[in-house]
Amino acid sequence: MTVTDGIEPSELRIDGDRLLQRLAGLAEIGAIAGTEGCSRLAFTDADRDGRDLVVTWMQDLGLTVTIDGIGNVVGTWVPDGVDPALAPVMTGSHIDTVATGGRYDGNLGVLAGLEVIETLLGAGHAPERPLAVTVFSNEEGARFPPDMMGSLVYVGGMAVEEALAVDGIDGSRVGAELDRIGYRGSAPSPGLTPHAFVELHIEQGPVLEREGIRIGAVESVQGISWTEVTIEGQSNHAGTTPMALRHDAGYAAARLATRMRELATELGPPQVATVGAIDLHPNLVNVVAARAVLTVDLRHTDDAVLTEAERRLDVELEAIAAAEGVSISTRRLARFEPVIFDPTVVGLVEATAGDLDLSTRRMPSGAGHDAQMLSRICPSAMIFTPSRDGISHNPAEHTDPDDLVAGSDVLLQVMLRLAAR
Ligand code: HGY
Ligand code: MN
Ligand code: MN
Repeated sequence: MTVTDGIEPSELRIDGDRLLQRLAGLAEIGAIAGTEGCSRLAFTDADRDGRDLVVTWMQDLGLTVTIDGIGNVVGTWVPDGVDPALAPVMTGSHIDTVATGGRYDGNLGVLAGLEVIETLLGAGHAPERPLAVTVFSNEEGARFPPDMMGSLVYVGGMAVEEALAVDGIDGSRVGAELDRIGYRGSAPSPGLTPHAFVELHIEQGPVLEREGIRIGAVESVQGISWTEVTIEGQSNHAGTTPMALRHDAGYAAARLATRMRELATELGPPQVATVGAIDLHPNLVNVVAARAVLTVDLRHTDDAVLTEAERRLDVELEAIAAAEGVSISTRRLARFEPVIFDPTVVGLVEATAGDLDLSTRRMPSGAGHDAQMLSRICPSAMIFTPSRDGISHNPAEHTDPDDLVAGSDVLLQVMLRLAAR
């Protein structure tokens, strides 16, 4: 670490206005009118436009930009005098959003990474290792399951070919969409193994705000299970068909959604269960539904309990099929075991927050993140900032500017300390 203007590296702070301007600039792409939110589903035109903007910012900073076969974008800074063969300290996240998303989920982690590099460039401070900022493709998995698809491919957990062949909820296919938006790159998969990885992300839950704490030192990510359920019944006339003769896929779907809520209540926190998507066919007011396709999202910090919840789902499906006389099939969309982050990096996050006089606590993550995939190949952890009212995956998602800045300052210092190790 060179000190050229008398400022100790530990005293460096990011430029908050510049960070907020970039967040606002990116949020204009796919903006949801009348809200702070964005809609940039993976590999759509809006995602392409967001990527183009971030790549331009990376190039303006003089980063070397590489794009791999699933569209992961890595911007790398090798400071003068630093050995380019040294593995970089990497940060990053995602800029794809759910269809009704906020402007901070993922975007903060990418733009704070750019801000860290611009701050160091501006202050003439060169870290002892290269730094990299990555935009991981399709973290949300909402259009093309599974979630964290790009980072899973990056770490070698999913073959590029397999990811490219995934069909979306709208009949599109990953490979064709990547070609269409021009982000199917040639950089190798799996990607280069970082020295360490740290991701800044909004909490997307109520804990930090409720406890009045500024920074979360994230220790773990809970397990995730996504299942697509297809229920085949018999369409019939809504007026003439006696209730006892119905094979109503719509009723069966509603029953399953109710039973999943009851299952989560019975297992107790942190078990969560969500039926987020239900498509009925033919979806008409006077027709008993012939078919229902719905999704079940189950999560728990303990894999044994999550496995039990999955077993209970299967039992429920058999009971509903027998009672309603419908046939039910399932398709696994995602299954990730709980992840424990590297204790050394978690400790660094906690200590750095303390050094910056920011209140902090250790906590699990209820949401999935790219960091959980990077933890398969290098020491990784996360930094959380509070979410107003715990709201996320909602255009009303908001984090106070001073929390955005504080989290980014912690990211800056953690990356410098990781680079010095
Ligand atoms: O589903 C998740 O937890 C993340 O938002 N992809
Ligand atoms: Mn996210
Ligand atoms: Mn998300």
